[in-house]
Amino acid sequence: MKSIIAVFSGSSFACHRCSTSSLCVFGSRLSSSSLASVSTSFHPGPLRQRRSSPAQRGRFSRVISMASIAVEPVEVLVKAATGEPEKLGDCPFCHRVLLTLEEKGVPYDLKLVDLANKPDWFVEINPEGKVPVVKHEGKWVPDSDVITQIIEERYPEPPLQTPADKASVGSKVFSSFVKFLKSKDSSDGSEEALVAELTALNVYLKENGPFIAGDKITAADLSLAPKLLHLKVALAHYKKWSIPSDLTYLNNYMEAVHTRESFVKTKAADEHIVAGWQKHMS
Ligand SMILES: N[C@@H](CCC(=O)N[C@@H](CS)C(=O)NCC(=O)O)C(=O)O
Repeated sequence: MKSIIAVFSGSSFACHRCSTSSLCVFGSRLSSSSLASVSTSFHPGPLRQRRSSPAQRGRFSRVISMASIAVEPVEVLVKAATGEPEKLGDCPFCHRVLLTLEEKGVPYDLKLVDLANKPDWFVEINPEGKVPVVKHEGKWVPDSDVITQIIEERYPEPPLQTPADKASVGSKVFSSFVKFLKSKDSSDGSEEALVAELTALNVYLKENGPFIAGDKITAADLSLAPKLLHLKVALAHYKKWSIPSDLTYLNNYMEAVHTRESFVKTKAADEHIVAGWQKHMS
């Protein structure tokens, strides 16, 4: 039982959209913290309340009382969807943080920030104006590298640290993708450069996979997987381009990570990924 249940009381809630679990971020109860008045709800519709049996309720309340003592929800500021600020947006760095929290079963309160219309309270919290930001020991901390490191230290189980010699695998894929996406010159080599990066990743996964560090998912996968989703969705839409099908290990890797429960719960909708890249396309 993941500890997000700690923020519920007595009954569990399920999202009408995915219907899968009380753990779904779409069904997560919204924050009652001091920022609730300035945060926007990304919940797409009414919550359904799921009734539990007395035995289940007993079990839940034991879990709740233990977990709520042990784990306070982490406050996380993430990007709201472009043009739909009440929905979860398309930031791969925010996605990485949410994935890390989900994989570790850490409860969190999500607040959506409309980056097209940044509220004053947000700019005060982070003058750089970027998300993700989390509250840690009373202070707001930006940057997904720093945040995921803090989460790892504070919630060590399950360990997600990637061995140092594998931590940078796939790290050039995102910049190669962005270059190709923005390219208006089909002979500038940006497509070939991206294919070279993806091919190297495919070979690496063949020899070392199924995940970057081997058998278990680690932080490097949680960083790379949201970027690969952006690559797939944005290039399909704007360039009618897809990852070569003969990159079998890479395609299998993407399928495995992108269908993982934690990933499905925390990903932005394809249309919001497309909308998010629109401003970079002119
Ligand atoms: N290095 C940062 C990058 C964060 C970042 O660039 N976030 C984007 C959203 S994906 C942002 O907040 N941009 C500010 C804006 O669009 O005004 C991290 O890893 O957290």
